[in-house]
Amino acid sequence: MPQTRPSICRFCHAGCAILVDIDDEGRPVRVRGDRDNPVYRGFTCEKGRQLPAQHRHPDRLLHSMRRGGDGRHEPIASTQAMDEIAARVSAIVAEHGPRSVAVYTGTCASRNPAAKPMMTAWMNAIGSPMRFDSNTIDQPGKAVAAAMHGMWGAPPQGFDDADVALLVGGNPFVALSGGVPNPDPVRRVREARARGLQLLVIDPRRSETAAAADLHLQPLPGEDIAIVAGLLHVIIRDGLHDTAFVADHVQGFDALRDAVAHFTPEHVAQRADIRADDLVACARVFGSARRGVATSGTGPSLAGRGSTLLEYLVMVLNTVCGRYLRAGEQLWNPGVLLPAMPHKAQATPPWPAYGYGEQLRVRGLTDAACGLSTAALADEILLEGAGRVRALFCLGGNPAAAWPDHDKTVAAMRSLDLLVTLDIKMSATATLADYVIAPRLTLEIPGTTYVSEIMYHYAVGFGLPVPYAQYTPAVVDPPAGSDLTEEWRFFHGLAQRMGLQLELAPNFPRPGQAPWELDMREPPELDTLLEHLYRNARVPLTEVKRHPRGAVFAADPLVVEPADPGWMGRLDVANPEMLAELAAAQSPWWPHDERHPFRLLCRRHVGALNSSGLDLPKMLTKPYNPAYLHPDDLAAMGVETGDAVEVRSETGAMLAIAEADPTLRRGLVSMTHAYGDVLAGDARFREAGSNTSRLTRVDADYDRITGMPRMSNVAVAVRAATTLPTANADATTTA
Ligand SMILES: Nc1nc2c(c(=O)[nH]1)N[C@H]1C(S)=C(S)[C@@H](COP(=O)(O)OP(=O)(O)OC[C@H]3O[C@@H](n4cnc5c(=O)[nH]c(N)nc54)[C@H](O)[C@@H]3O)O[C@H]1N2
Ligand SMILES: Nc1nc2c(c(=O)[nH]1)N[C@H]1C(S)=C(S)[C@@H](COP(=O)(O)OP(=O)(O)OC[C@H]3O[C@@H](n4cnc5c(=O)[nH]c(N)nc54)[C@H](O)[C@@H]3O)O[C@H]1N2
Ligand code: SF4
Ligand SMILES: [Mo]
Repeated sequence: MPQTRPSICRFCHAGCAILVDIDDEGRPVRVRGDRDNPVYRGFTCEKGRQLPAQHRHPDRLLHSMRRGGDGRHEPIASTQAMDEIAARVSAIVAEHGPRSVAVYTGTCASRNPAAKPMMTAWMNAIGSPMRFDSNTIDQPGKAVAAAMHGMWGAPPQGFDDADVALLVGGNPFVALSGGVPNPDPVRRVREARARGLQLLVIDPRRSETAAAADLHLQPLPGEDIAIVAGLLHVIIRDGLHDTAFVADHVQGFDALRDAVAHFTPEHVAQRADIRADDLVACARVFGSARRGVATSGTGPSLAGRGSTLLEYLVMVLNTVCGRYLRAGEQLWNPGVLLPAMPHKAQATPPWPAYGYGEQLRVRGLTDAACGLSTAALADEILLEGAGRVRALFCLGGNPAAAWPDHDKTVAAMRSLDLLVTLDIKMSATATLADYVIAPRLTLEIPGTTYVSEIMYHYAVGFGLPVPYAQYTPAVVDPPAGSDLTEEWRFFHGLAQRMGLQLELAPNFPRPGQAPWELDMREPPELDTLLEHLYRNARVPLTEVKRHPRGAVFAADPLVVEPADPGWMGRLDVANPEMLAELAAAQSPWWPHDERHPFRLLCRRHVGALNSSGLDLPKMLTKPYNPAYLHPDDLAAMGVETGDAVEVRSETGAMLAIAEADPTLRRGLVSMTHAYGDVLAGDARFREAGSNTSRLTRVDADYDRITGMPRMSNVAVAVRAATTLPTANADATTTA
């Protein structure tokens, strides 16, 4: 019998409530938004609506794969793969020690809610500190800046009653990321503007979100430090900051005022090539608003050197304007699957930001509030010597598509003794892997909206706007004849075979709360694991399960408590290292490079999530990532939409297909990452696109604390490509 079942889209972190139509044979055939859902109100995007195509994709892995001596991958039974991998990793640990084993968790690592916790338990049992995450090639400065600045003991102001929202280089209409609540961002902005919200966007491109803004500053890329310092300058100069909040809860205000004195509107305008009046207007709208926060996205973070400072300045902007909930105010989202935590109107002072824990062997990088730098992992694999990483396990990530410094990454993947990736398809990384473990896909496993909820802890401007949660059971069976595991079962299975005892900590463990010593003979069911992981939740999972189409759990609201008597903690707006870096930023941060006069910017496409989804039917209508350029720049080069261009940086060169885009400033190229055929490179740029990481390197222009390299705002030269490679050669000759 065909039927329809409610579920959660887990393609991206937005967690949309969906209805899945299932055919007679139990296969998903159609996904649509659940119009009756109180928060998502029927919203979905192109990716979610293609979940059936993703689940039934002809290239989906239905069996795990092993690479043979001839380099070709053949199916292998998942139990045999576990036997072989356990033996190999045990031997590597015995010979080279635990540090020789590393894990990398990517964007899709949380699709199965027990995967990452079980992988962590396995790494704990091995005793290896080498855990890397895609966050450190994303916005790692956020966590480090928070440590240097301290944290207000209650949430920032929410979006739904804000009268201003400032976005520094994010595009939530496409990315469903920070700045605007994810459930239906376009509609939310429309409704908010109708009640008086002013949307301010700083982006070198007139992005989809910028086009809806009340004020769009369209600067040169890479000057965000100067721009935000300029906003602070005007706000402080005009007395628009929250003097009472600053007096009671902030330290270093005078030093901050002196540090931004240099960043006058005229100075910033000249550097960033914007109008001084527009900067002043932006500062006045933000500063004189009653409520509303500033959020930054990947654009400025991927600019590399100084990205921690930029995140710090955005935090400071919110702090001097006092944009936090105060005693007596009700939390917009007290948490559902997150624990109920006490919220107090007081500042937690700064805590150590970096320089502790594991020392990496390159660039003086150490463990930090953001975790270990993923941009250093290729070096940790390639560099000879004690501690070298020899085995890498990738969970829901795709280094060979998405990491910076593509050539170095591929060389590192090839030089490993053991590369295992858990992936639903033969990704770029899978083609280089010894083993590819094929997991069940989201509609085949239970899931929750925990990931959407926990984004709240990522930074100001993230998270669900109300206490909403949903649980879904598996709504379809895995395809007939498949041998699919779940990612957490794989790590449990390895531990069994390696004789390791796993201990699983619940999410947000309470002080003194013991982890669960798992039964190493028989793994529990995923639902039992979820009961344990969410045992500290504000609303018990059993209660969430009673609302299969999702619900807002608004009973029992939480109110911000007053500060503890005698509390002395203060937020620091004058961290000495940050102010020293700001002093060094008094002249243009990225001077013009005559030989590479264009700047390559990051950009996201609504139909894919990094490299996931590029093989879906909608994306295949244009299988490559165009090099978007301003029409006048194309004309000046004698290039038309559809022509091949060569994009060259100091590091490398690649071919791409030009496309006119009037939303850009002149002098910019905007391209989506994670495309390209890892083996064929330029030879297949028309069929598979071009990997922008070929133009970046990890050891130049990086942030000294997070290791974040310059992955956007990359200086490049662009010109018409004349001689093109044939299908089996990849020579690039240009005029
Ligand atoms: N030049 C440039 N580089 C960038 C960026 C940029 O803007 N420009 N962005 C950076 C950012 S923000 C990030 S987060 C990183 C992303 O880096 P990664 O997270 O490493 O890259 P993804 O392409 O998202 O990899 C996700 C992988 O998970 C697989 N997958 C999908 N579903 C499942 C599942 O259910 N289970 C498992 N096990 N696997 C699954 C997909 O097939 C894919 O291979 O890239 C960074 N790199
Ligand atoms: N559809 C879709 N959704 C996604 C993803 C995806 O690949 N596709 N990826 C997911 C991931 S991993 C992440 S981290 C989030 C990211 O979410 P966002 O941070 O919102 O990322 P983008 O949409 O790339 O927006 C970055 C914007 O920064 C601008 N920009 C570039 N350089 C600069 C600069 O120097 N200064 C300023 N001010 N702006 C600049 C770009 O023009 C672009 O509009 O999205 C997530 N959601
Ligand atoms: S926004 Fe994200 S969660 Fe929602 S339908 Fe699209 S991919 Fe799925
Ligand atoms: Mo990301």
